[in-house]
Amino acid sequence: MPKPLTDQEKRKQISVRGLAGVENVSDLKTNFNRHLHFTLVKDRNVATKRDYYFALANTVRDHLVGRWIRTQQHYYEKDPKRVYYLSLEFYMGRTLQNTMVNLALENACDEAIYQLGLDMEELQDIEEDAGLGNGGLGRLAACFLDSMASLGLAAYGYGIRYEFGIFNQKIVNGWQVEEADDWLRYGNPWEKARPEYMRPVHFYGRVEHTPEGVKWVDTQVVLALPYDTPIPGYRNNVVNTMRLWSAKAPCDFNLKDFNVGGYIQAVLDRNLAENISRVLYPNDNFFEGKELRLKQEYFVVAATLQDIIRRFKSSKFGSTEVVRVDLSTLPEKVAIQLNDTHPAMAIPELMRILVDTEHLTWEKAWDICTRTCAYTNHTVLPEALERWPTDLLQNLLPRHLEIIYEINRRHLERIAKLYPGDDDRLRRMSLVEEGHQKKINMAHLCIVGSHAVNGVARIHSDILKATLFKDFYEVDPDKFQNKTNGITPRRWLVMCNPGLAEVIAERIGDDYIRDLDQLKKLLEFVDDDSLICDIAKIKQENKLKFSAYLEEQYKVKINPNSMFDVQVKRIHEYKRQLLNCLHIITLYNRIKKEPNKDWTPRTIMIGGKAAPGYHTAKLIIRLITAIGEIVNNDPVVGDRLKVIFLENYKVTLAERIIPASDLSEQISTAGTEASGTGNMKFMLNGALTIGTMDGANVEMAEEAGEENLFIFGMRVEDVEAMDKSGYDAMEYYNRIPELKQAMDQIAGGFFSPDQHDLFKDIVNMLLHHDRFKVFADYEAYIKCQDKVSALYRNPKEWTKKVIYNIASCGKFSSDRTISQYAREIWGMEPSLEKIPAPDDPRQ
Ligand code: D6G
Repeated sequence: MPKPLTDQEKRKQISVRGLAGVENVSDLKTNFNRHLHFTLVKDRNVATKRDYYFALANTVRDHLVGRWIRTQQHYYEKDPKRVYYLSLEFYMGRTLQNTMVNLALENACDEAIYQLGLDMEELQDIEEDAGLGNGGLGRLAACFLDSMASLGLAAYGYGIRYEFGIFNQKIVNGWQVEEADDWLRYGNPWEKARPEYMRPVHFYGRVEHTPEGVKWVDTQVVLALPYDTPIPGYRNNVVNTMRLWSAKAPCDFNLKDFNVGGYIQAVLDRNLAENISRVLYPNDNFFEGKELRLKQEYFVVAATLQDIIRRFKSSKFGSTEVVRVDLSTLPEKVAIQLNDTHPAMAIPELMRILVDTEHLTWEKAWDICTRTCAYTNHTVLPEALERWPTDLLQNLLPRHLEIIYEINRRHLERIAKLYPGDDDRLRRMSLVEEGHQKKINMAHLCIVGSHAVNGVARIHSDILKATLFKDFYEVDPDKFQNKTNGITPRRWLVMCNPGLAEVIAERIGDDYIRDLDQLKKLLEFVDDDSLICDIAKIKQENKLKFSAYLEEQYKVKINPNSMFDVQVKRIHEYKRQLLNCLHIITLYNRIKKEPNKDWTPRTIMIGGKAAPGYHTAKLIIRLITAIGEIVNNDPVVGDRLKVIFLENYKVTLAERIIPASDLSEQISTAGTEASGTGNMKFMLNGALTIGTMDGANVEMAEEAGEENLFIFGMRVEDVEAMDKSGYDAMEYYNRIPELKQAMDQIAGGFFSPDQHDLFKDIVNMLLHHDRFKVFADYEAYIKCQDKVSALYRNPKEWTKKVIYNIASCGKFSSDRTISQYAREIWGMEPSLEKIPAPDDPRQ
């Protein structure tokens, strides 16, 4: 018998974590100690765990610096087309391990930290998540940055450096309680402030039309201070920039204003200006028309456009010298992608710069603007669509409102020519919505001001063309595209599930990490017992690891041999966590009815945040915790059914739970989830999907074969037909005994013995005004779950399906998504070429 490998030997064997650089271990240790001394100003007698984390982060960061400077220099020398991804959210999560993975430093750092007598996982756990996002939209932006750098695109992410990201969720007595996310408290080693690039942003004021042109005067100025974060590509020496703006009051803020009560008050009032970048609005798929949010949207846009134009004009590194004055070539050198309508003010702002400041004609400016901008739609839910009241705009951005009116005048003139006399069409297509409060439809502004409009999964893009944007599709069919979302396989496989990444690499090599289509080579091995065995083993190891984590962090004990059935995503009625709840209650009632039957044990885990103002979502969390209290404490049930609400779901928790999941719940009402990306992460990590034909689930089923997913329920056509015929929840309730029993229990206080009517709002909604038709899919869902339970009892067949799924994941790499954006929208060519590394490997 060969001697079993030590942990260190195992680590060295792992090829996906980067063998390169093992010889750097002593350098890494030296630099770690140097940072502990010079950067942290500590020695090992007094250093805290956090000091060690910062020393390690700085040591790793040193390896980025040379590549970063080189890459940016390279862009100035080669002057390629640049793409700007404008987003109010970048949900980055942690940076340390991702940087080590992309720079192939993980093995060497592991070894160095081990030799220093420290624990790598413990240090990594000190890093705060950069939670500058709510959910899918913000995480997509983060995956896109990774892919853009990995594909060698001259790309920039532009957003806001929120001082407080998405709140931390605490569960207190079963309810969600929000805590401020003070993520910058101990400093952020990954960012570099760039006060030298500070820009003014104007608000309020009034518009003067003079013979020399239009002037926006008497404005209030807030400064935008940029912070740069390096974005390394996967092992290609490219390091791009994410530039996030922070609001700073100018030194003379309020001082000239004698009404404010003097100097002290003026200094105190600087907060008002600086509040712009204070906090992320915690809404997912919901529009809250607050002035501060509109300020945030304009703030990022105004600062970013100044930066874009400055960089376009001066294509010489480190110089402010203007080498290009003619803005007419802007669309050949610049692409701006709007992540939803949140940065839509980029369109009137670019027009304002081109017309008022650069003195181009409207026609010329409009041509430049539309050829530069493109818009991604992320939702069809009406409550999520941005419609800004004109009186808010009039007050905050008067010139922009004028420009929007002029865009609309010309747009409607064109439509009127195409459809003479069709007034209803003009009303439908207008950027201005009349009513008791006049509003600007920001999606319409984006469509008109862009050369490309895309949805985020095929079914969603089709729905846009057929319904929400039908009129626009009719006049400009070529504008409308699809770009199915994707995820980065670096974070979502190599980093979070190295065991699985390695098992795959042993069979097909490791090129699949930058070319995920190569996963289909695994199809050769679906019947290979050794692969089936390895995949099942890795899953079991991940489950054990996650069970230990839950026990340590939350003192909950779960059965690692049960099926891990997981629904993690924002809490929202359309995502139908309530359908999951009804299944849990049904299982519970069945076990109680036949306690001696051989039930397939399940641990059902649900996690996600509710928007603080979303009453129903918060009550859904309370219902889940209430069901858990009853089910988990029932001795008849034992460990055959457990219900866990996972507190504070975020990127880092996703990285832990997804590799440990058996079943992925993707059960939205067909037609409501634009794409989903969590669905792809589970698929890549070897979970099977139970889901509706919604969003990217449709394409996942197409890639893997419908027989390898658990697809159930109404299709979009069925939902539409039901909308016409009418949905009658009571009919299902009266007809299906198990559904009636579950509902009666919720309504009658079975899960809330201290307050029988606790869930009355949920009950009332489900029975009388459920927009998402939960009961209509109940029977199909339960039947499908029965099939899941049956298959789980056959581990070999289960794992074979898992392998089919993993092998079919290629399409869902964000590298594929970004390559399509690049070629089909931005007019850029992705490349897997490396750029030269700096001479000093440390840099
Ligand atoms: C990043 C990297 C740094 C570069 C800076 C400015 O912070 O090396 O000098 O960006 O780049 P531009 O804004 O001039 O492109």
